[in-house]
Amino acid sequence: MAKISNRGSRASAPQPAGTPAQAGSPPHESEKISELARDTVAPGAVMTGNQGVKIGDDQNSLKLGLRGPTLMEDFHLREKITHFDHERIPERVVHARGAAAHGIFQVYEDLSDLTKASVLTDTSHQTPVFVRFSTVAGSRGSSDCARDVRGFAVKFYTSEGVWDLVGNNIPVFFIQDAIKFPDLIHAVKPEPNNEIPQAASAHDTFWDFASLTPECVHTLMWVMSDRGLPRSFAMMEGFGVHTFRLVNAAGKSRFVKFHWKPLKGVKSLVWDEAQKISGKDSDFHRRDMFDAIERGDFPEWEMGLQIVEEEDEFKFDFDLLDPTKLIPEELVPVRRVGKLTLNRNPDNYFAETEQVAFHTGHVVPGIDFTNDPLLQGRLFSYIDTQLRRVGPNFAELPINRPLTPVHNNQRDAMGRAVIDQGRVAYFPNRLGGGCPMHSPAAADAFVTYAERIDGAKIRARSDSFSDHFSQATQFWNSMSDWEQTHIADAFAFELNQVVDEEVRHHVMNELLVNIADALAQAVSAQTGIKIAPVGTPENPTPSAPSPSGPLRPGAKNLTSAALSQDKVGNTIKGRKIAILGGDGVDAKQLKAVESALKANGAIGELIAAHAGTITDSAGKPQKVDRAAPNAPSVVYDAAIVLGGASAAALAKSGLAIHFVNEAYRHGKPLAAIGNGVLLLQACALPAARAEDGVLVGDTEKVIDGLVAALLHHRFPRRAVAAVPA
Ligand code: HDE
Repeated sequence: MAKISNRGSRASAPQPAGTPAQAGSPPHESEKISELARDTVAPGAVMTGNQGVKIGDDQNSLKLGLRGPTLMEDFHLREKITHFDHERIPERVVHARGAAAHGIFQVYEDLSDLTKASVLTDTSHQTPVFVRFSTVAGSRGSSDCARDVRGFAVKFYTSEGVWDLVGNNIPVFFIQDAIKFPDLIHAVKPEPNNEIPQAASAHDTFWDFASLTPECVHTLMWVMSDRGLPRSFAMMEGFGVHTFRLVNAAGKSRFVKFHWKPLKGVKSLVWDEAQKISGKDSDFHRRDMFDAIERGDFPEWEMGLQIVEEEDEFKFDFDLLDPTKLIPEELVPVRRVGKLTLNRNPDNYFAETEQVAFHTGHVVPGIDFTNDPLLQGRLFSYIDTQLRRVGPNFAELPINRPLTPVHNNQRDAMGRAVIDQGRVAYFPNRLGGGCPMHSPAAADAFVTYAERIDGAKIRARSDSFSDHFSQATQFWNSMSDWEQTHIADAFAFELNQVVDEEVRHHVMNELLVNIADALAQAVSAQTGIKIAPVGTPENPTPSAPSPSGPLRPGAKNLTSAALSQDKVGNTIKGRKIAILGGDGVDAKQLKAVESALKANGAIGELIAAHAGTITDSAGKPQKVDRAAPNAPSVVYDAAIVLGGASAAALAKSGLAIHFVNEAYRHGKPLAAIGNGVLLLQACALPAARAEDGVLVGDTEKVIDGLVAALLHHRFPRRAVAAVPA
């Protein structure tokens, strides 16, 4: 008798040759993740129901007479509608909004001195990965560009089982103990009486909680900085946040912090731009990543490790177990040990991005935990959430399955896909030959690091967790002038949204004044909140329940240059440049600009008054990429205005003038070739200066200047006072 496949009869459909999957990744490994479940409709395929019965009419329900009532008997109608009714699974309670991609990770050097995990020792192996990026607070349909922490969750399908590194784009977290997580999330999520606001921390309940939770100030500084507004997923750092352990074959353990360093550099949006993108293109980040992968511009990061020897555990001014602290790179350098490349888009958002189930407890031999109380809580939470959200057999879904065999005595439960054979489902057994048996070689098996612990059961927090402000001050000190301005502006925006005067007052007087005087004063000036130190008659109610220790001696001077984004990049790959033109546009200029951008890996999009084509100065049709009314400046990194017969009309176009003024206010490089300068002159801009990222002149000079200006990303120190918003 033919054997019935566990996966039903849906045949595997190999990816056609030449798809992005084949560039850079070995199809046999990466493809295995989804190949068994992939259902591709072959040309000429006939529609069937879920029982394989052929369907002749899927557009009319079964009725009694042409105009009669619909019959209960219509099993096809009921199958189709009931399946539809059940199409959604509960969205993630946090990190609901996300986008993901497949890829590979390859370690540069054999790290067996540090760990026995083969993913970090076998330099010849490309480990398949699936990476999901997300915002935290918004629901699944919310905007990509909310001010928020971004999730950066990596599933490694290693040769020893699945390892999930479930991190964020910010190296620290709001709270120190998992027991506070539901409170944090209830405070930041839309307020429960009216479900407002969506995907935003700028509301009373969040700041009420924050003002009473001083341990969150360091992370608040990061979220209020431009790190809360990434330009793209490919331009974000990633962090494991907690201190983990690496354990080598000899059983030696070291502490480790995991980093992801983007090869495109760390770049951000500005707040006004992010808010506008949320309306103009709420899919901005997922579109950017999807399109980049489709055109072969694969997002890349290097994995970085900060290693701390066990004996150095107590040599820092903070506790390594405290997730509100980072280890400054100047104290412990980040060693770059391998590369992550995302090279294949998912085939199906639901089956992959939605059903992927991460868990901090998915580790492989050689990677282990510490007692960070946030991490310890997560070890419980993630398996629990997957059981609720995806079900007890979540690990059988193609996107979650390890590439290594799974043998154990777990059985049954809702949605079981495997058809387990035989009568033995227990251990120990003789009837099944003793199988599946314990791993005979301890070296193969996961063995928990035997950390010595001796203590009393106690519901309290260590004193070593009580300095909440020093690293917040360090972050402030490490920012450039314009980054500090953005942080102060962000606090001011949020606090101006807060209605309750007491909440506003406490954020200022219990948090901001303890971080930096300049920050408190800048926010006070923009919000009208008076600075009144705690304990004065104006502020007699210090009510924070968490102990907030004083700044460490010397903390006022702490800095870490690695934290600033004020750095010139070394690539403009993936940047999107608006090319403004129209009928009569100079054909040579257009060609030169397009090919220079392409040569640098950037994308030029021709924008004209309408979609379709325009006619260039040589009388040739040119395909318009976007019609001006559909092409807001906020979704571009820079703009270049071309000369030719189109220039005079552009200089009279209200849309074009708004485009240029807005891009200028957002600090973006602007360029005009030849008489394209007419448009810049029609705007309210100060005189063009290359040092402000505004380039005018002939083709060659302007293109070179534009590429160089894009390496700066923005020119935030430009004078913008007179430029209309
Ligand atoms: Fe999560 N978190 N988290 N978290 N988290 C979830 O798991 C939780 C924390 C992070 O793309 C949930 O599958 C608790 C820190 C990411 O699918 C849930 C605590 C960090 C993702 C959960 C934390 C993260 C999640 C919701 C405090 C950075 C998205 C749905 C103890 C290091 C993963 C789900 C994806 C998702 C709980 C704190 C990152 C409920 C209890 C710290 C990137 O299990």
